[in-house]
Amino acid sequence: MIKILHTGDVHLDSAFSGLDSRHAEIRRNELRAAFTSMMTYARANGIDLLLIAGDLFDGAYVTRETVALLVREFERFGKPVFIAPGNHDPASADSVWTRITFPGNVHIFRENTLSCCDLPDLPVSVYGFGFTENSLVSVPIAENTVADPSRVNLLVCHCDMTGAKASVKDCPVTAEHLDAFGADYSALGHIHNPPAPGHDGRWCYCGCLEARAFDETGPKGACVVEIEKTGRTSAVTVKRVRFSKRRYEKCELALTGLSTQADVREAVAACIAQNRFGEDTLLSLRLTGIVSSSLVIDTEALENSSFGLFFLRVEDATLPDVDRAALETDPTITGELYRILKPSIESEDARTREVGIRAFRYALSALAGEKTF
Ligand SMILES: [Mn+2]
Repeated sequence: MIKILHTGDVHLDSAFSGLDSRHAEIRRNELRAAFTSMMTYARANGIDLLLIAGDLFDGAYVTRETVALLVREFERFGKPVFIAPGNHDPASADSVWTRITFPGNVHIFRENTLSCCDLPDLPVSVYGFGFTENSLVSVPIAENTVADPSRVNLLVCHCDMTGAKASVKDCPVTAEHLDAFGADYSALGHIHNPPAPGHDGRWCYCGCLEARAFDETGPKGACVVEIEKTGRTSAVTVKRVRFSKRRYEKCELALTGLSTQADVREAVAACIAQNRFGEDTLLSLRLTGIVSSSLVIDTEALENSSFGLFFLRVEDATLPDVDRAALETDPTITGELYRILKPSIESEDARTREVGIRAFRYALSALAGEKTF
């Protein structure tokens, strides 16, 4: 049996631009730590080879610390490592792939055409290709098949199988290409929220190692793949293992009927507890519902409280409890204010909407003579 660890889309040294600088710095270190814990797993669990399916780096910029970490971890692993550069870390002439000297057990597919390495000690052939610039419009496996179907044939590459028109620049591989090529397992990268493995585990996206934004929710990690080959027939099992320290989550909370900031705090705390979000969670919380017209929710205070989470972002999408139909024709200053702010309140843009509703709330409180701000 051959045991493979398949990773990709690590995006080391990512800017984590969605976070403030303090959290971003912590996350960059955690991303390196996730990589280290994956390599520790590889050594402790009898992994025969490591496949990295592109975007190991986030871009052309790489820190010395990260380079040292990779060289050290690949050396300690000691077994074959195959890397297929992706659209974020293409193997261009002056890229990290030419600047860094990797240990001898590391093979990098620097060409945008298909090539193959036969392992000396195992009946395994590894095929691959890399991006050489930030797009790859060709499909290097097209018209190709594995040379010796009796070996364990693997493919590692960065490609986009989602079939969207916009993705044509990211190596538009199809299931038909992979079937015709005939690898026992294709280790793919590029899709951070991976779909279920295709064709009985014959190909799979590993997903990212650590999420970097709220559109990459849930725990993340890598794939452990076991291949048993008898003659020309192989059985493949794919298991996803979590290596991410944190998880991004999104949640909506209806606050209908609430009238004070204290009520809101209590509801937020209850929601977080109920969902078992904790220290490992970065939460994007959207507040909805119809609340008292005098309530101006202090989202910044909620975010700063953090409720035991690693990071909390709050969006106020609640609506004040007012009769909007009546306000359309209301002759008083309240009606006039509503009509002025209506384009913002009904804007397609979430931020404009939030500002519009907030402005209307402040105005309502001021008119009611309440000191809410
Ligand atoms: Mn990519």
